[in-house]
Amino acid sequence: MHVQAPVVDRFREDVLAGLARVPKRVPPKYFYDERGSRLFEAICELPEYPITRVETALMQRHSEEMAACLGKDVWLIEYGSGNSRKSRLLLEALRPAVYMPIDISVEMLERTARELALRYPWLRIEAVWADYAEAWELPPVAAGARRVAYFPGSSIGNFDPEEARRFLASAARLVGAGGGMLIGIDLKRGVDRLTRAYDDPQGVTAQFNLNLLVRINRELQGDFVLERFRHVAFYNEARGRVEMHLQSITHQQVAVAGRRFGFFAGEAMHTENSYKYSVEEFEELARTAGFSPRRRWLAGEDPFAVLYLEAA
Ligand code: AVI
Repeated sequence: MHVQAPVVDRFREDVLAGLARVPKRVPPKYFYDERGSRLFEAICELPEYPITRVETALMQRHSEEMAACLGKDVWLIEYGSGNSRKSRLLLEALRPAVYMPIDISVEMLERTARELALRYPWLRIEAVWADYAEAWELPPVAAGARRVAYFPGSSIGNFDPEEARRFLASAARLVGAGGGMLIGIDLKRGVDRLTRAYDDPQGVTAQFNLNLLVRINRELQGDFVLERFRHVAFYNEARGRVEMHLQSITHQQVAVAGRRFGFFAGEAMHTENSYKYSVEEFEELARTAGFSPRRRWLAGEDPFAVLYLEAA
């Protein structure tokens, strides 16, 4: 296990600063405590949420072609690898020289590395414990290798476009000239389908969003009353993103870590953006970050793309 930039827990600081802002805002990376991660897995199974299903179908159909495009003796570096379940199709087709999963959760990395080692005895795994969205460095063992970054699931959509550009530029530097990136992008589609994907009738996404308050109550001695907030999700067409908010139903005061914050009735705390791109928009963004788009695999049934970008 490579321990890179130590993972600093800024939950308390970020929540207190976010609650003091106008409008209030908490970064979406804090959704993923244990219950939040389980709720996210449940979201991925929802008929209204196409990303996981459509990307998996694309990988099933094209993983051999993708592997041929990525080339031989590749070091495959996966950002935010989680349980690496999405990566299996690619690992099997590519048989990389090394698989380098990067994740913020050391427990998840250890568990996943053990599972993968049993499943694929031929696979060399060099796990990296780091927050990939923060500054971190490639472990020296990867120097000199042909490196390809893998970022599935349209997680890039949770960055604002400028953050996404900075992230892509750092990935381009990390893989180096001739290296590449395979990335999954959720594409623009009709407003109704987009809204339903983030406000499903079973209320799983609502629970996922409200779980942030449960986490604040538990870890930061908060006293949020969940029934006084509601999940709101809508497509902001001008910005090309789905927004999620937690809206206060009443005028109320909330305590967190010994500090008090007021909410007026109807006030929304912004918890997530999920940007949707056209393929052309995204490829343009990638170009400004130092990548040349090389291949596209498009899903037929739902607008989703896997793109291969090469670092200049
Ligand atoms: C992780 N990320 C790509 C998901 C998305 O679609 O933006 C997170 C999510 N939020 C609500 N539903 C799913």
